[in-house]
Amino acid sequence: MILALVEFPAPGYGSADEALALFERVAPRFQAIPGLRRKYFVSGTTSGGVYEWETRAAAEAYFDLAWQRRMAAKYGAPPTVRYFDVSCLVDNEHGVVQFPPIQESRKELSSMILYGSKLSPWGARCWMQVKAKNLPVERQPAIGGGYKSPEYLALNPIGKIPTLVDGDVVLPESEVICEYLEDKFPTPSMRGAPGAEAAKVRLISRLVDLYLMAPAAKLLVHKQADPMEKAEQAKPEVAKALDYLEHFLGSGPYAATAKLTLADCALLPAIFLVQKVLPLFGVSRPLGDRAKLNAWWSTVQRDPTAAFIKGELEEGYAGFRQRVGWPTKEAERAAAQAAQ
Ligand SMILES: N[C@@H](CCC(=O)N[C@@H](CS)C(=O)NCC(=O)O)C(=O)O
Repeated sequence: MILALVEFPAPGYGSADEALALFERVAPRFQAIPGLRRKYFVSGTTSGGVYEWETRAAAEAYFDLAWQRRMAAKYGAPPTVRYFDVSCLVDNEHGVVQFPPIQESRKELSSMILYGSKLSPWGARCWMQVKAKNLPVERQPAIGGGYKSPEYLALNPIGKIPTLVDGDVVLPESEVICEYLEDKFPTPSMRGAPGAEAAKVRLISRLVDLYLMAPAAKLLVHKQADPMEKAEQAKPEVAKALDYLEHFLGSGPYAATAKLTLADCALLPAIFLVQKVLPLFGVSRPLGDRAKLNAWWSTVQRDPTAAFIKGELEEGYAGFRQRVGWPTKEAERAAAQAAQ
């Protein structure tokens, strides 16, 4: 037996009468779901449900991508689903203590850990795939207090995030992690159809990795240390990478195909970063007149998973600005107004 905790961003179900009307309407639907033993509708600062399932497979069949998309459309952001292995059940109502087949369920439930953070664009790439496919992966901050801690370096001596830990398998490098997760959870595929589509997905991801991320990330570092001269070197590199992407981007609406793929997972955090760093160096429209990139950027933000990831990146970036002592956007705006 397993428990699944599903949380939606909405705080409750409305007034007591509204909630009752809702429960009366929807509760019968849950009586016919294969493998579902019980569902508790719960609310507090978020709302959602505690589900008691016979198996993880039954739960995953229900919380599939279509369900996730429906919920995201309804509540404005995808729900989080967390699974819990029930190791021992004390049932006072029936006066029994039950020990489920723990070995078996452990194997089935072992969840993977992605070491990353809300700010890390490379981590966000993998996290976007996890969210889009609703995978059993938990995100945690680097162990030992940071990605240069002895504990983390013992796991990944490169000392960078993300790192994925799946039992004995420990993987650095965001692209390798995404490919591993696709192999392990092939449906629904985020690789594009084999052949030209899949090649396009890989190409966009590769262009982001090889040409865009390094100079864009350098700009962020230079802004903290030595703003202008070094930035002057990185700025044209970013512009060139954006030109390459503009040239090779698919015909839409997503980066490589008509659906969200790994190309969007790679591109979204990178373009987020570009949109934040170039204005720090006087470029007010980082995407310029690049029509395909501009169209993709507007489209992708309407996708619930992409919007969720962008929201997290915004939070991470706001935290970063605070840590390095940069003024808040509001303070910058007020200063600009005062100077006029
Ligand atoms: N090629 C790596 C890049 C990872 C990376 O540079 N991560 C940054 C955080 S967003 C990091 O850990 N930087 C720490 C450092 O460079 O020391 C990947 O794709 O995962």
